Amino acid sequence: MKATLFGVPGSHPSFAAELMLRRKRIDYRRIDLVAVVHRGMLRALRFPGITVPALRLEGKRVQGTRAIAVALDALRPEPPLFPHDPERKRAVSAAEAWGDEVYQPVPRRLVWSSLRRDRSTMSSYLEGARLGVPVSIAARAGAPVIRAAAHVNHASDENVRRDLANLPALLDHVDGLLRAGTIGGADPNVADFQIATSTALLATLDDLRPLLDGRPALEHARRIAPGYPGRTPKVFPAAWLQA
Ligand SMILES: N[C@@H](CCC(=O)N[C@@H](CS)C(=O)NCC(=O)O)C(=O)O
Repeated sequence: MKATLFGVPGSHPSFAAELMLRRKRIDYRRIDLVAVVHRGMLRALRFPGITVPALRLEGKRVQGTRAIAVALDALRPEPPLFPHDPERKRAVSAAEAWGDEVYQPVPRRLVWSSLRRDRSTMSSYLEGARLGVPVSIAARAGAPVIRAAAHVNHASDENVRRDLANLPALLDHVDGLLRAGTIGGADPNVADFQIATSTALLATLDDLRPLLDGRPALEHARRIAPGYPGRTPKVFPAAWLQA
């Protein structure tokens, strides 16, 4: 089976797709593209959309974590990413959709905003990246990429303050899904990969550690998405975090 995964270094949905490929024991080659520039690259590679993950699988192009999960289950049904039991499948699919639409954008905005404030540790997010150029060179192009990525991802101060205020409720929701057994079981499902990678990216921000430490959500992220790269020191004004 031939699979090529296009991602962006440190991208949580790219890592989710990678974890799903590993779960299916499908051999894949990962190619990392430079953030923002990747939009044009994906078009050049004849993908219809502008986001990663983008997967070339057996000659077909599949884009987006949710479409990739469906394609992987169709191609190699075992082990399943979606439960067979209809009621469980409904719960897992709802958790996956929440993870994709509500939870996933939050760490994206917070990280780009943090890096705009302090990019001294930016190269930590490039650890293990397969960019085709040395990490030290890629990191030198950091400032314009960060500025553009923060802009296209709407990481404005206003949005970031709102994200920080909403974060405890989002983490409570993840802990609730774990308590209900929708995620966190012995056999990881599609929602585990979708959600744990977002929590893992949140955990790279030192500012958020007091919110995350001791939560089942953090333990879940460590188990499902181990070795997530990146670390950003405290950068947000204390008042934003207290709120
Ligand atoms: N929610 C979708 C989209 C993923 C997404 O937005 N990926 C980001 C990188 S983390 C991206 O490619 N954004 C486009 C851009 O930054 O220009 C998924 O799970 O596949």
